[in-house]
Amino acid sequence: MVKPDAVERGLIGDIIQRLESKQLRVVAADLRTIDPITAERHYAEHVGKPFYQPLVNFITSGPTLLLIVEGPEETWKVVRTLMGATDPKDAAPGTIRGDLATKTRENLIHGSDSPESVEREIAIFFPHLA
Ligand code: FUP
Repeated sequence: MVKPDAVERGLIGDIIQRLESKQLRVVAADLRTIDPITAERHYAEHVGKPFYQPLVNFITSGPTLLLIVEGPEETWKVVRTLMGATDPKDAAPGTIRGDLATKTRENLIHGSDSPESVEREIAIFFPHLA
């Protein structure tokens, strides 16, 4: 997911370029403003945490670019490595967050963190493809 801050900053091209340069292929894409119900499903694991409501407000604040990307193996892990650490202050240079972000909430991109998350999140955002 290219988050609303990245779409607003005009970073869609940069982010897709990094994915494609790594030999990942975009197989589905949808520019969409996520509704609160869907955002709450997506971030259910964070319910009750202090950053939860601001996170839901942020992720629903404007369009996101939802992507499914494929690659030769363990693509979710490849994407996570390209993303960098959740807190951009800890993210290595060369990663998307390390190069382009500074704040934890506005950290530009989300990626599934396990094969189970891939299944779960495709079902949430692309139910016709699940
Ligand atoms: P990630 O998988 O790297 O996107 O990170 P998490 O699932 O742990 O967190 C989801 C989102 O919650 C992050 F992208 C940013 C936000 N967050 C905060 O705003 N504050 C925190 O302390 C932790 C996460």
